[in-house]
Amino acid sequence: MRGLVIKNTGSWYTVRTDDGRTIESKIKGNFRLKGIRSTNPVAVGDYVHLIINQEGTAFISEIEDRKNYIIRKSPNLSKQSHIIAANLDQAFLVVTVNYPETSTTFIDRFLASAEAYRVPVVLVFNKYDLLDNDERRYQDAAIRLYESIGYKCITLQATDEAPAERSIEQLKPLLKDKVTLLSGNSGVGKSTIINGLLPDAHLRTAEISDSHNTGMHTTTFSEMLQLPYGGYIIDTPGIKGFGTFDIDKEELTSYFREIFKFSEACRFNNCTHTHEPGCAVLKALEEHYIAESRYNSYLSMLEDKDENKYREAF
Ligand SMILES: Nc1nc2c(ncn2[C@@H]2O[C@H](COP(=O)(O)OP(=O)(O)OP(=O)(O)O)[C@@H](O)[C@H]2O)c(=O)[nH]1
Ligand SMILES: [Mg+2]
Ligand SMILES: [Zn+2]
Repeated sequence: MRGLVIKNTGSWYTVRTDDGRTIESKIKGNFRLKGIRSTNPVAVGDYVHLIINQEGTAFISEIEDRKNYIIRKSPNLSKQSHIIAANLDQAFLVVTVNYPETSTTFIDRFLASAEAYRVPVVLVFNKYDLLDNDERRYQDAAIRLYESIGYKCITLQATDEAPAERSIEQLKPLLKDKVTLLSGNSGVGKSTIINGLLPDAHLRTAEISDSHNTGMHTTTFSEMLQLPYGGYIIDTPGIKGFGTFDIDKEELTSYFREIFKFSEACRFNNCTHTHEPGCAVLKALEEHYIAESRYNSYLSMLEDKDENKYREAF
């Protein structure tokens, strides 16, 4: 029996079978995925084959090849990875300028990883209602920057009655018939957005901590929900850092779209854009064609490669 993994809680996977049943499943013994050292060999969004047993539960006997996936380094086991979700059409990265503050480094690391795995990203700037004028100006500047690079940006207010230009209604046409991952730091409003889209979902949400201005990690497992107009949306636990996995140093430049564009004019084709003479990226940075924040994020990922370590701070 074939099915789609819609939820993962510890060692149990909830699978929606092709004939419409929902079956709690486990992985069979020494099941391993070739090439990936992952803390979760099966992820939400995977298509699997089940052997159903008499108790009405099942063993996962096979995983179908993935179209793509979003993966990150496990916080504690730096040599291991964690697959956030598989077979995505797109990811919405929910960010907040404040309450909590999402760092540009976090945004850029997520974007670069999604480029590496060919998952298109939409940036969703949430909690507009909480921002003061300076923060709104900052957000406008950030949106100009990311739109100039080619990323779609949306301004949102997930709670209460939002005016049309920032209501969650904007998301519906983008979600229709697609599999969309919702990711971002804890407390940015991922579950609130899904509750707004699917009032029957009743996902747990919680206020962020006053003293730390950070989320409370309210969502603890990934869950895929079906949209009435076609498609799926995946709620995920908030992530603190985004340690990248398996990205070649040589290829890193190509995951920063605008940096890549300038790099084609560098004197050396193995230029790392850090110190080399004739580096077109450094020149563009100096002339403000490349934003400092983006270049710093590029450097942070380049350093990761040297040290091969997970960066909690982002
Ligand atoms: N004022 C305001 N509050 C919001 C908005 N969106 C979400 N919130 C609030 O922010 C808090 C956190 O929202 P959640 O939906 O739990 O955040 P989350 O991203 O799912 O967090 P984790 O599950 O911990 O990753 C809740 O108190 C929400 O009511 C918004 O647009 N404006
Ligand atoms: Mg949540
Ligand atoms: Zn260069």
